[in-house]
Amino acid sequence: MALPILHAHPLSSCCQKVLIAARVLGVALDERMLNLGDPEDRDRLNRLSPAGKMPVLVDQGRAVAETSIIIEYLQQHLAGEGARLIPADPDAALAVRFWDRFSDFYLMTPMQALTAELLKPEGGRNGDAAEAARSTLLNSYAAMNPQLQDRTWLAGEGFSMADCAAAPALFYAVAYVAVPGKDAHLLAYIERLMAHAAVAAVVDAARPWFKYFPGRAGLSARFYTPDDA
Ligand SMILES: N[C@@H](CCC(=O)N[C@@H](CS)C(=O)NCC(=O)O)C(=O)O
Repeated sequence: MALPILHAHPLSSCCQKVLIAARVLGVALDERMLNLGDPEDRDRLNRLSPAGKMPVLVDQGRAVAETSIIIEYLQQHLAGEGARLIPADPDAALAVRFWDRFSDFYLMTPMQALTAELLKPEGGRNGDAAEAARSTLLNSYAAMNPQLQDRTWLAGEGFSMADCAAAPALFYAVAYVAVPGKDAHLLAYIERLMAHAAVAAVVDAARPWFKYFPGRAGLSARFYTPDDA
């Protein structure tokens, strides 16, 4: 049977969220590159995604958009035996979905807003929007820190969809707004994330593209140096 297709770009944090999930769930994907600067690729995305956002999964002709829904789909229909990112226990699943939403709304979204600001010509930037995004990131770091005091992963002891969302969002967010030293549990969690095999593999695959990330100057030298440009 044909592999499910993921229309995506390796630099995109949202695509990385799904790519990490697919690795953990043991789902092989046929990755199709989307270059949104190319009108044909943009048309392809708009045909597949109601919001025109990547990534989009297409499995046996069925298009599935929105990262969290794609991950639920991968788990329900394609995951290897026993592989899970959303626990079977309903209360544990609620915690995973909560921290997944938290990561998307309060890490991924302000991080993307900072990227969008930097992509604007200098004269057209909105300093207030950038300041609000920075402040949201600092509040999110402070909110995550106690959650991570006695948990290995964001929603509990098992690596979950919440960690798939948090990993790429934090990877790029800290390039813009460093985690303050007081949020030591979050800092330790970020190290655990970066050492996780699926996260490390997806970050590694994105390395050739980091030179296009507008916040690249803030990336750790482990991941990017100007010599990579
Ligand atoms: N809520 C969406 C967000 C998707 C999203 O923002 N995708 C970005 C890439 S990270 C995108 O398609 N950006 C291109 C654009 O907005 O034109 C999800 O989780 O799938």
